[in-house]
Amino acid sequence: MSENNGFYASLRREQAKYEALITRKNREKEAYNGIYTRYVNPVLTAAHTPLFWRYDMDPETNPYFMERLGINAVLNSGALYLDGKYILVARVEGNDRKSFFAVAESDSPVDGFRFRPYPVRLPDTCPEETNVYDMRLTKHEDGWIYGVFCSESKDTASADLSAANAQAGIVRTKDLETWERLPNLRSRSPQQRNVVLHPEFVDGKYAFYTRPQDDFISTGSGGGVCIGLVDDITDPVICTEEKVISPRRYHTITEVKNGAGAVPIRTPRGWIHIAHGVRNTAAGLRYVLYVFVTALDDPSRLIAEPSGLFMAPHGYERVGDVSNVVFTNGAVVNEKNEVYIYYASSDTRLHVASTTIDRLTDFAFSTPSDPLRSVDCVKQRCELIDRNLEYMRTHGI
Ligand code: BGC
Ligand code: BMA
Repeated sequence: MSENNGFYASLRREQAKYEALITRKNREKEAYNGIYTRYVNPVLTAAHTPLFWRYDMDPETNPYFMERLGINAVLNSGALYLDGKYILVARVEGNDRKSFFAVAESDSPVDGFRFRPYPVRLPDTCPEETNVYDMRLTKHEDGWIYGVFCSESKDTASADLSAANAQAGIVRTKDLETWERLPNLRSRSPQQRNVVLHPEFVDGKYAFYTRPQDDFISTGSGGGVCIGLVDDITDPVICTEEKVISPRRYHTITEVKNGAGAVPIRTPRGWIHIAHGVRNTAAGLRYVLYVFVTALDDPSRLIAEPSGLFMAPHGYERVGDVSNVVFTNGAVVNEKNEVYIYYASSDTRLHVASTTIDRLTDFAFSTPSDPLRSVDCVKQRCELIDRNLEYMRTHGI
């Protein structure tokens, strides 16, 4: 068998596997909590990236049909539901550890996602920028689609080789093909990650959810997820105080850090946020998702804070490049008021979970809030047990 035969055999086999992967139908998982349903297959993985992003397709220059530029992971994705299509702007990480963005779309919210032929080519306006990741996509009432992402640079002021600086980069587009880069967001915080643009004007201004942090990893004195206003999106400076709307608290799922996740979802009873909370453990940081709600007439006013986590990593989701992590930066609502939450597990792959506006609202407003001490948590649970046992006794359940 000549090398060429080997090349074409490998190419055809991999092409067939790729098509089978992309066209594979997803199905719901059996696990039940009444709040949302997970799906069996991830919606995007490294293997979903086109073969021609990774292999050299010419047998002359690639006789062994080898990956030349491998992809390590596909994870945290911004999401939009636009003209009947589900659109993801995923974080794709090469084997070289650099991330970039790529648009994948499907007619279905749960399977069939296919990447466009080229990744997003961001205008190169920041020579110091080394890495970009975690884009939140906001369809703003001003008519633009904005992408707000983390722009990471080396901290040249520090002697530590891995010292870094995180800022919020901003791009905007009308077609998800051509992206205009705006200046990075400026705030009083030396660093920013997990910044999200609110979809509507607030007091006639652009509203950003921010997460002030003292340095690259540690939020330090940063009190939690904040909101701040910007007059001019082309010169984005937070002109108001960054007001904490979802505080970090001792001995809760947000003790070490929290951050805005998906763009908040407008519902009749308030803006529902699906955010992330981080606590420290002997095995490292553990990232879970949680929910909070702010008022429609004042998105800086917290009106519901259901207790504890909304989603934690389960089963094989626990394992990956950064284990024990679930993270979301995108969720969509369709015309049937179904909600699809795109979440990544362990910085490795992207999954979907489905729910509805009614279920999310019921979860947000009818879950009691965290009483913050074990003794009060026991009281809270005993009240539920009392009510249940009485109801079950009188109703023959
Ligand atoms: C990584 C991110 C991570 C951040 C903080 C970055 O260099 O690319 O995935 O969230 O560091 O740990
Ligand atoms: C964060 C995020 C994500 C990542 C997570 C866990 O700080 O910005 O990129 O999923 O860390 O590593």
